[in-house]
Amino acid sequence: MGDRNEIFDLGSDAFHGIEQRLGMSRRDYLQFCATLAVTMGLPKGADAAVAKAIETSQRPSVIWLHFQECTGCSESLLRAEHPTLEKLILDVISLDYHETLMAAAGHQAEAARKDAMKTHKGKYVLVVEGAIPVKDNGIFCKIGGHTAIDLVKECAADAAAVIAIGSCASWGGMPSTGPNPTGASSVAEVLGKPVVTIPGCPPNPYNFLATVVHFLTFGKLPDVDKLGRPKFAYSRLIHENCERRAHFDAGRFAMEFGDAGHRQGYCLYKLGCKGPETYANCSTIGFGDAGENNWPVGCGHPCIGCSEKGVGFTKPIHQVATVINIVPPQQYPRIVEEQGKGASFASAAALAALAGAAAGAAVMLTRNLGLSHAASEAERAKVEGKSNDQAQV
Ligand code: FSX
Ligand code: SF4
Ligand code: F3S
Repeated sequence: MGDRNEIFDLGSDAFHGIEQRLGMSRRDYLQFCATLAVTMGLPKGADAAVAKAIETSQRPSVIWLHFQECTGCSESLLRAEHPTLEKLILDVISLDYHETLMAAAGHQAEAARKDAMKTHKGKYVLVVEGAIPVKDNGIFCKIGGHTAIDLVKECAADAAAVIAIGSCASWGGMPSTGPNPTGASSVAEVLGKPVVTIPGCPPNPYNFLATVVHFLTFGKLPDVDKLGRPKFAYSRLIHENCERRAHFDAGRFAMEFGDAGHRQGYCLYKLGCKGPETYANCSTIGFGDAGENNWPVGCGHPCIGCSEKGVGFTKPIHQVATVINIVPPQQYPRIVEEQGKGASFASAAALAALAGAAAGAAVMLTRNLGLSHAASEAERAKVEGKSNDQAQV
């Protein structure tokens, strides 16, 4: 961990340097570092290490490839504040090849890619946006005369790290929606090895930034789950941290867009919200710095599970979600229950029955709440197995 005092020393040259380079005040810069550290779930004091790494590390060369996608991943990055993308490009990473943002075109662009690969051999970060069509030898996507398959293999060969950004690159995303006429596939499938994935359509730019800054700070990529997703961002279901969760638990649902429940901010489960089966941190970090609650559910639209393979672009948007690891309790104590009244025989019997049921429910709830990410994934695999079996019947 970096020397906090040194980092927070107002008079340090490093700080003056960063203030000038990023064009932001010391306070804003430290806030940015703290935001990234919190996004990564790092312990107290890690903001100092993050700040030091950004100040002193050589900017990693980034080669960014685009394949089957809508460029929403890059667009969402453009909307990232603290710092804005131009600062990010110029300071935190060295974006040496990005077809949409670079001024070069044609042979000049090709030369920039080759040059970055040669100069930073074994050290550059390869970011892939978009799925890769593999049907008919990949003829559906060609750049500079090369198929996406050849390009991704060529660029990955000497990369220090490969990051698949967006659902398309992570697991196929929208282009892989059935019947998937182009054979749209993920980066990992094409390379035949695991890569870090930042799914979401689009993904949250902070998750990408935090992953790159983790690489800068600690010299390695963050811990990932079995799908390659950084655990700091994808360990929890959206449903677990949703601001409408209290309405779910209390059984208050919007039944139609624009109805009284919808207008009052009730839970969107019955409108097809996939938060209960989607692992992502949208509900906690929001998007675009456009104010609080700026994420799909916060804006009144059900989560469509855009980051989750088998959910987004697969399940119908208004189909109700599978509730993976937390079920709402069946009964609630009445908050206006009268106190101090003797119980009749019938009510005592009814209460005893309820108590038995409640004890069972409590055990279930405790068990369900205690499910680890791994256990809930196993549970999900079971559920998916079942639905696959059902689909085959
Ligand atoms: Fe679009 Fe990116 Fe979706 Fe895909 O994001 S926002 S279609 S995940 O690859 O550009
Ligand atoms: Fe939030 Fe959706 Fe869960 Fe309701 S179902 S609490 S809207 S994530
Ligand atoms: Fe996507 Fe759902 Fe988040 S639709 S952006 S995973 S809230």
